[in-house]
Amino acid sequence: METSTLPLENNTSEDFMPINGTDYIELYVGNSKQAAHYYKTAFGFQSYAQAGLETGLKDRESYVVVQDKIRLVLTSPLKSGTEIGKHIDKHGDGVKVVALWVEDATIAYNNAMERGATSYMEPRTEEDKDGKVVRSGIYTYGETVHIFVERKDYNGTFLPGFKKWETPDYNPKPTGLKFVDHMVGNVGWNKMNHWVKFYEDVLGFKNILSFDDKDISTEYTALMSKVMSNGNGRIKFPINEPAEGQKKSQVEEYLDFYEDEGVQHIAVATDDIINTVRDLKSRGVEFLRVPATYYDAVTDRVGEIDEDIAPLKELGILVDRDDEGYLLQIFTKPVEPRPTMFFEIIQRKGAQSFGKGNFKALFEAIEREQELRGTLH
Ligand code: TYF
Ligand code: FE
Repeated sequence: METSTLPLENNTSEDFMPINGTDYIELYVGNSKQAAHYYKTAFGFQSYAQAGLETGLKDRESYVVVQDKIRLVLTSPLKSGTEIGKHIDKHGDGVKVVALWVEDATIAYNNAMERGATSYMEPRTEEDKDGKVVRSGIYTYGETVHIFVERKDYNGTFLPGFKKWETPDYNPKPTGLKFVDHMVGNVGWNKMNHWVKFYEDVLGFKNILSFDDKDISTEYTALMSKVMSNGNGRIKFPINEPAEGQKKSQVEEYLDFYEDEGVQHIAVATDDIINTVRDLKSRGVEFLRVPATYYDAVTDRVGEIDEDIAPLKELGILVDRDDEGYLLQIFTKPVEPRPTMFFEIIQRKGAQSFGKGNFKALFEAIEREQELRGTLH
């Protein structure tokens, strides 16, 4: 049963871990140069910053692309035997770092460590002519890490050590993606509550919504999910664990192919989902589809909405309503060969929930993909 435990804006107690927002997301990928091209061409990100051989690095090369408030860092190794290379060998391309923008990265780190975090990186100050940045880091599920970024004394491009990446000859237009709405982690069997407690204890997050296997199950597969939010609601991390069903849960499939716990989807917000999705499709982004019959009952289920149903149906955009309003959402297919990470495009019109009314149709669409890959046993 869905349980809503707290209102989103819950500021009754002092927030010991104030977070301004998502700072950047770093993916370890096989070919960062081509991945950057893909995120520009297909998703409409813009060239922003670069670090590698030309900036004095010997072991890795990173490209940073940006779209409104979303920064993606694509990093590949320049030689064998690196931590980055091992990460890619084990997991395929995937998210290594979910960086959180804080006022003080030393205090954030000390608070997290006192509360039981595992250290990834002690606070370190990086400087160049444009100022200084302090970063520190802790582990979360799997090999994924959170890096705290303090950038109040910095005016440069991205981070010290990066130079501007300019591509005057090739700058595809943005597609209307604005900010990271939420990022979902898939964790192991019976590990959801462990990671819920981690976010509560270490980062002071609250569990704002819970879904059990009754909410999130089809005839075949199931999962459970709890949504964790920081104090100001800008960071939302749903955490999924697989549940026993007749066939293999999509979370279990992820764990098998990622060979670990990790980030399952990055939900990015737009304020014009019809135009954003039309644009993304024309650039080659592939989306999951629900059956056309989904749209027969949609108005009965969600009531009147501002959008016409026809373009939603044409594009496969899903709609759901809660007490506060409605939301529109759609999910890409995985963006790498392994069926692991994918993107969600979401437009909120008041609703602060996650599309529970779409779970069944969505999970059946995912199962059809699993069936095609032969992984739905
Ligand atoms: O973030 C969410 O909770 C929604 C629904 O494997 C969802 O986007 C949940 C689990 C999943 C795919 C989507
Ligand atoms: Fe989501």
